[in-house]
Amino acid sequence: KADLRTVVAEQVKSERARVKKFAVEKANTKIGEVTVSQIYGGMRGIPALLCETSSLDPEEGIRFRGLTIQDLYDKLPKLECGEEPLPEAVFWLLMTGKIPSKEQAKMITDEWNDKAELPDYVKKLIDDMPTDLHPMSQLSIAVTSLNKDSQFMKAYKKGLKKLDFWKYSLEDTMTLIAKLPNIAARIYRNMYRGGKGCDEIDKKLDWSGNFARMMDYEDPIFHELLRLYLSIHCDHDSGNVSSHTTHLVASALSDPFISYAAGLNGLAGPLHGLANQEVLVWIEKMRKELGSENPPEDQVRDYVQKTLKAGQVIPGFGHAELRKIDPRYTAQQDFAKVYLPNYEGFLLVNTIFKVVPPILESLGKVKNPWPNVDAHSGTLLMYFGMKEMQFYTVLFGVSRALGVLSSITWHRAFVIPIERPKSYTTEDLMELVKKQ
Ligand code: NMX
Ligand code: MLT
Repeated sequence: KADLRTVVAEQVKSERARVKKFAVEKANTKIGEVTVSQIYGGMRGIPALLCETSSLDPEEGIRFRGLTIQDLYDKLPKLECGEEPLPEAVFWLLMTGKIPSKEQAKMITDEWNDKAELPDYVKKLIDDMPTDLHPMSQLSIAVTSLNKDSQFMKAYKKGLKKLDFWKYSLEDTMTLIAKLPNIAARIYRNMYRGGKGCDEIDKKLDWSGNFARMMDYEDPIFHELLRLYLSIHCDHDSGNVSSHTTHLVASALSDPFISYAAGLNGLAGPLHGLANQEVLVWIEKMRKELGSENPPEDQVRDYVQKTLKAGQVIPGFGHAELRKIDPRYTAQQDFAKVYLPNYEGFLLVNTIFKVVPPILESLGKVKNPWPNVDAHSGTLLMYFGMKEMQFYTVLFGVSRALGVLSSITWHRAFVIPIERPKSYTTEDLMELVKKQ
C-alpha cells in the first residue's frame, strides 16, 4: 500500500489543478454579504475561510472529510483489541480524504513512534518550567521551541519553491505530532507526579497507548478513551479560534511549530478549549456547595440560576456555530453508557444536561442551549483518576494538532497567500453605511 507522502503528492497534483480552475473561473462569483452586525459580532457566519479537512453543519455537527463520528467508528481501522477509532487513521483521513488500510494506519504509528524522542534542550526547557505555570502555557512554549529544527524554515532559507512548501510543512507536521505525547506527558509528570515516570516509547503501542502509558495510565479502557478523545477533538472546520489562529499565523509562512503554538494559545481561552477545565471546576464547586457527589435536580437547577445571576456563563453549553447537541458530546455519553453507567459523575452530567438547556432557552438570548464537547470530557477523565483539571485542555490541544496541521499543509499545497482582511474604524463604517 502507498505511504502517506505518495498518496498526498498525487492528490496535491490533481487537487491543485481542480482548485485553480475553479478559483479562476468563479473568481467573481459572490457567495455572501457582510453586515455591520457581523463586523461587531465576531464575524459570525461570514463565508471567508477555506477548510478542506472538515466541515461543520450547525444542525448536524462535524464531518471529517465528509465522515460523521459514527462513520469513523464504522469505517476507520482500529486496534485488534480496540473499539475506538485510531487517531493515526483520523490523521490519514484528514490529510488525504481517504480511509487508510490497517497497514497505512500502522505506518503512521510506526513513524510517530520513531520520531517521538525529544531533543535534550526541550526536555530541559520543560523540566525548568515552574510547576505552577499552566500546562497549556508549558505546552505552547515547548512546541514553540521545537522550531529550532524546522525543516520548513531550513528549506525556506535555502530558497524553497512555493510549490514545494507543503512537502516541508508535512515533514514538520509529522515530527511535531510524533513528539506531542512526549511533551504533554512530561509536563503532566512534572506537575503531578514529581517528575517521575516513564518517558520511553514502547514501539508495540500506538500513539494514544504510548501517551497514556507515559502519563502513568495503564488501564486499557483509559487507552480506549484517549483514542476516542484524541480523534473527536481533532478538527472543527477552520472558523474556531485555534484553527483560525493556526491558519492566520501559518499564512505569514511561519513554520508549523510556531503556527500551531499560536493556535494553542487561543485554545487556552475559557470560551474555547479551556472550557473543559472550567466545566469540572464548576461541577466540583457545585458538589462542595451542595454537599453531595450527585445532587438532586432541583438543587442543580438553583445552582445553575445562581451561576447565571453572578454574571457567569454555564461552561460546556452553547456554541458559536452549532445549533444542536454536539455529536462529540453524544459520542462521549455513549462511551460512558458502556464503561461507567453508574458513576456518580456521569449521573450528574446527565442531570446537568436535563436542567441547563431549558434555563438557557428561557434567557431568550442564547442561540444554542445545548451541551458542547467540553460538557462531558472532564468527567470521563475523572472517572479514570485524572483529577488534574488544568491538564484537560492539553489533551484537547494534542488532538487539535491533527486537524490544524493537516489544514495548513493543504493551504500550502494551494499556495494560499498571506491572510489580510480589511478592517474599518467605526467612523469609516458609518461613512460606508451612508453611501449604501
Ligand atoms: N451560559 C450563559 N450565557 C451564555 C452561554 C452559556 N453557556 N452561551 C451563550 N451565552 C450568552 C452569551 O454570553 C451572550 O450573552 P450577552 O448577549 O449578554 O453577551 C448571549 O448568550 C448570546 O451568545 P451566543 O450568540 O449564543 O453565543 P456566542 O456565539 O457569542 O458564544 C460560546 C459561543 C461558546 C462562547 C458561548 O456559548 C459560551 O460562552 N459558552 C460557555 C463556554 C463554553 O462552553 N465554551 C466552549 C465552546 C466549545 N469549545 O470547545 O471551544
Ligand atoms: C471547537 O472544537 O473548536 C469548538 O467547538 C469551538 C468552535 O467550533 O468554534
